Amino acid sequence: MSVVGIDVGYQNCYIAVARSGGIETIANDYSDRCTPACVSLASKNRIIGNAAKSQIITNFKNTVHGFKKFHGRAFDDPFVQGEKPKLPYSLHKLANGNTGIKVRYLDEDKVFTVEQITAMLLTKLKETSEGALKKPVMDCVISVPSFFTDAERRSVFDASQIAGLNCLRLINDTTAVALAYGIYKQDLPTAEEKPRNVVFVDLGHSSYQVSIAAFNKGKLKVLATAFDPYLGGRNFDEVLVDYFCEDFKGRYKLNVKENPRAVLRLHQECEKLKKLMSANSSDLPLNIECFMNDIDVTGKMNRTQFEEFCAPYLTRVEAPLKAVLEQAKLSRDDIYAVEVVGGATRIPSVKERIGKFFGKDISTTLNADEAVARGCALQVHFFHADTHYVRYPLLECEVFGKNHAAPFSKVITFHKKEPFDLEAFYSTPQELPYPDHRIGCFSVQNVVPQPDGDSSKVKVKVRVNVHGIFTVSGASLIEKQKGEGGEEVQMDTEPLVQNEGKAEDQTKMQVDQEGQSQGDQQSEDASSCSKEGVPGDKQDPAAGGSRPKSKVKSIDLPIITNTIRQVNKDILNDFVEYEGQMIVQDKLEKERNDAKNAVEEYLYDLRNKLCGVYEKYITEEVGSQLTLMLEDTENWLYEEGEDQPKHIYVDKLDALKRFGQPIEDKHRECEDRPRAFEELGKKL
Ligand code: ATP
Ligand code: K
Ligand code: MG
Repeated sequence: MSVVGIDVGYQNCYIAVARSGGIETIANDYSDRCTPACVSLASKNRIIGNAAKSQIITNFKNTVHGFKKFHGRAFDDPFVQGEKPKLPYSLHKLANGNTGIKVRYLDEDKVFTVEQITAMLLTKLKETSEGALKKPVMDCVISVPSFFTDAERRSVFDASQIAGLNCLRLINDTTAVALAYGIYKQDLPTAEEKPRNVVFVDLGHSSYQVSIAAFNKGKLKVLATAFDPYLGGRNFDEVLVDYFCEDFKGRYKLNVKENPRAVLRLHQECEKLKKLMSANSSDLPLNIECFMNDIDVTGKMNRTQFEEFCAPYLTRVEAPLKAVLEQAKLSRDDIYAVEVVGGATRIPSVKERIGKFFGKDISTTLNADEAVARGCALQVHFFHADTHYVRYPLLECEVFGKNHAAPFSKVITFHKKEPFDLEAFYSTPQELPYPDHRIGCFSVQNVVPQPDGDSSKVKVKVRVNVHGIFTVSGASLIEKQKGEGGEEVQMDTEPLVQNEGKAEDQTKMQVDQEGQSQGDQQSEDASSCSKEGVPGDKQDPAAGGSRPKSKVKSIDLPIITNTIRQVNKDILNDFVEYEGQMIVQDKLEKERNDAKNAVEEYLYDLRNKLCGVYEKYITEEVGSQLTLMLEDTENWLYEEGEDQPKHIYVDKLDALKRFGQPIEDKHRECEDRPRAFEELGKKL
């Protein structure tokens, strides 16, 4: 089974797969390697990707785009509230407080979760992959912005499950880009030499991510990541939209903002204009016919003006560049190259600022649009170790330091007499691009005191998994046992920490971060983390491992996980089922349409042939009868036949064929006869 790499962009999605020795990006049914992150709900089906993009204006209330940043966010989240008035579709507060999207689907009002919407998109990307690879696709690697928090990652992961995908790993956009760079570089320094430090800059439609990675032959180490989660190409579009709204208000007395359809059209034209300005510094026109109230509008702008208007955004390009150097403790001179990806790095003044900051020309070695997807596909095939970056220290007692590599496990020991809750949160909320610094609550169940009334020793294994998601992956109670002479025996347990994430295969490149070796990082020295001031057990016997095992009993404890903003398993299962139903519905609708098209096609084909090749096989009378019948069918197709169940079209086609087929047979016979004679002649 093939594993595909998926870049789910805010605006543009790409899929890549490792095939015949290289990485290929997959084109969709529009022969387009880019699939717009756009989902349109309709009365009979869903329309997803390229076809949905053309519904943005015609069916604006039910065409959903720009939803990536609603993952894991509450409806009351300031970001969501800020977006709400700008959206052509409605948002809705879900029972659990999450952000829902309200649309008409199958002629009913429906609220979908953002996980469901992304799942629809993933379903489309899955189908595209399956079409290209001609086999089922389940396994995938999906990229997420490096700044995505736990809740956002879990939400994307849930979406992949709804779409029936098996997400092997969520990887950071920045890591994917570094992988895509490293794999084809033949001239990297050897392991003994000084590594090559490369800066990667990705300015997409909604966000800005920067990283520095150090490369040696066969080795890649991400040194630092920085970002501005709210800076992207869409900000520049908005500047243009605002400008022209004012302009049109003055010159045409139009209140554009009151008309969502006009705003959407203006948005599309402004994005086009923005792209044109990247290639052209002279005055460029913006023309929209029948824009509002039957008025045609025109406007113009040039690059200098554009840069002036966008100055507040352009200024923000620098901060993450500075931050990433500081974090990596490198100076500009230590940087070998600055590689840019992401559509919005095509804006000349963005490139200029990046180049100026580093004091060197920027490079464009990578495919700016496809690098992330390619890196995802590479992650699958060549790198079993991980390069995740967990940016935020986690848990109340800082179990994981800032910028830790993942996956990573630790065991914390508690002394408890009863079940207890572990609250996990980020300890540096001010650095978090997310309003809630909680991760979740993990209840350790079934804890009881020792028979002598003492507290029990409870070992809790916490883990940041391969997706960069925090979990409490296990807990066990160590039962005290009396040894000979009534002395307490050293307790020994099955090692709680195992090499789960260890690289399975010889990897082509080793990947690590912050000087950590690749694979699952583990440590047991967080044991001082006991709650309520119970002293920790620094000499944890589990770390020793060679003591007698017989006298110790370790009992697994159930854990109830309650992570913020995550839907529960039952609801998720309902979503999986519902997605399946919608897929079936789309398929039936497609078959129905195909059946209708088949009638239309046959009809036109037969009509053409009746006054062409078939003419000599039918009498004039039959001919005019048939022509009449075809005309009737054609009229029917545009009237009551416009919208019928599939079987009606199938019957209609059969009826046409009853007349058409005999003529076609006759035609074929006559065509074949001379040939048969010829062959017979040869034989005789
Ligand atoms: P994100 O990374 O935020 O999730 P994305 O991956 O969908 O978003 P990209 O596809 O990297 O984003 O970039 C899309 C952005 O790049 C859009 O704002 C688009 O207008 C912009 N863009 C593309 N080409 C050009 C160009 N030639 N000049 C200016 N901007 C461009
Ligand atoms: K993209
Ligand atoms: Mg992107």
